[in-house]
Amino acid sequence: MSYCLYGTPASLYTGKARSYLIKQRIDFESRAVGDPHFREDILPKIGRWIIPVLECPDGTLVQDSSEIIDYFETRGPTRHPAIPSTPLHRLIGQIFELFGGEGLLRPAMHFRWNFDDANLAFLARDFPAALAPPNATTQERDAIFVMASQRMRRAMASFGVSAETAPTIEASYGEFLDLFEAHLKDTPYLLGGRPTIGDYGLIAPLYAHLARDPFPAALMKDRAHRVWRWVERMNAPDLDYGEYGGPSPALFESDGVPETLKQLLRFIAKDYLPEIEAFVGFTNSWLNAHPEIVPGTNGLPRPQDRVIGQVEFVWRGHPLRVAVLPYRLYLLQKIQAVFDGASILDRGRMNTLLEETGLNALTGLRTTRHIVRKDHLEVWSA
Ligand SMILES: N[C@@H](CCC(=O)N[C@@H](CS)C(=O)NCC(=O)O)C(=O)O
Repeated sequence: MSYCLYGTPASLYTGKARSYLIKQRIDFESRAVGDPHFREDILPKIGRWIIPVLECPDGTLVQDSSEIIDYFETRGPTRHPAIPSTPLHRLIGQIFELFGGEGLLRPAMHFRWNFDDANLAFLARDFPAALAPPNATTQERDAIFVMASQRMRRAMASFGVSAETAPTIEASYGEFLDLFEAHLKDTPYLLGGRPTIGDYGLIAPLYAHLARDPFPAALMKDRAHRVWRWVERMNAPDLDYGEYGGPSPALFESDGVPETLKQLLRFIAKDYLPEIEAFVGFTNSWLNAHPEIVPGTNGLPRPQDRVIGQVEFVWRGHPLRVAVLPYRLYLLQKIQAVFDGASILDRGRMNTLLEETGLNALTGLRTTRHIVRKDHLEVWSA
């Protein structure tokens, strides 16, 4: 029996896990969430409706795109190790896992849900195709789309997408595309000749939403051909880097960080660091106000809920009110774990890079309690 990946073609985090499985040549089958086995056997064990879920041949269930990657990496060796072995690359990889999966949600949602003329006909077929049971009627399919799209439009608003912020989101995404395009001029992947954890973070929004939905797909093809090719490459079973003259799968020599990559890190500092600061500040006040939270719980009335509150911060001149998701702190902790586990010498090198790129606050932005994953949920540690 092979692995089964439960998810949908249009799902952001399924795209991250799928790309990883393809690249590692892990034998897997994509399975639909309309599958009765998913609804009846898997979901009750996962404890909430969430994708992707990997079902292993021995029956083990792994929910969460980051955990799916860890599952294979910790059992390694994998075909193309996703976690770099050198300190700066490892740190950068984790920064891009956080930024890719969480920091690009505004453009991903905006370009999917605010361009109805170009996108809606496609989405109205694509969502039910993935979500409805195969024998569903047209009416049932329509109802599923209405429900799913309303839910996603609400989620988009909770990330700070509005008529007011839309032009800035478009400008900021354009800036990101240009920087990534410039970086890909000399390298097929973020850190050199093979994909690593940062590429898997970035593919999450850049595949399903930004390269697959009609409007943003055309935008990406027009404005950033190399980025579009990188998306294609990330879903190919080989390294697919012929146009680079077939380099080796090695990462940049001597833990090197090219200037174009530093520019991308500076972009993250400007575009996303303020939000992380706001998240950590809010979470610490919230934890302080709730000393009674039992370790191993999410501190909310319902264990399946993912949002602990809302925080206001200024993003590129706009006051934004956004939902606070502890999951993002879980990915932030992964960055900090790399830093904490490094030698003094390596931490010095990391600090130099972080200072040079405006990200030096990252290692100090810590919550008073840790987020850990238990039984497929994010919960607070002691
Ligand atoms: N941290 C999770 C996030 C998964 C996630 O949010 N998946 C979305 C689909 S892309 C979902 O299941 N949303 C359920 C919903 O909001 O109804 C992961 O990386 O697997």
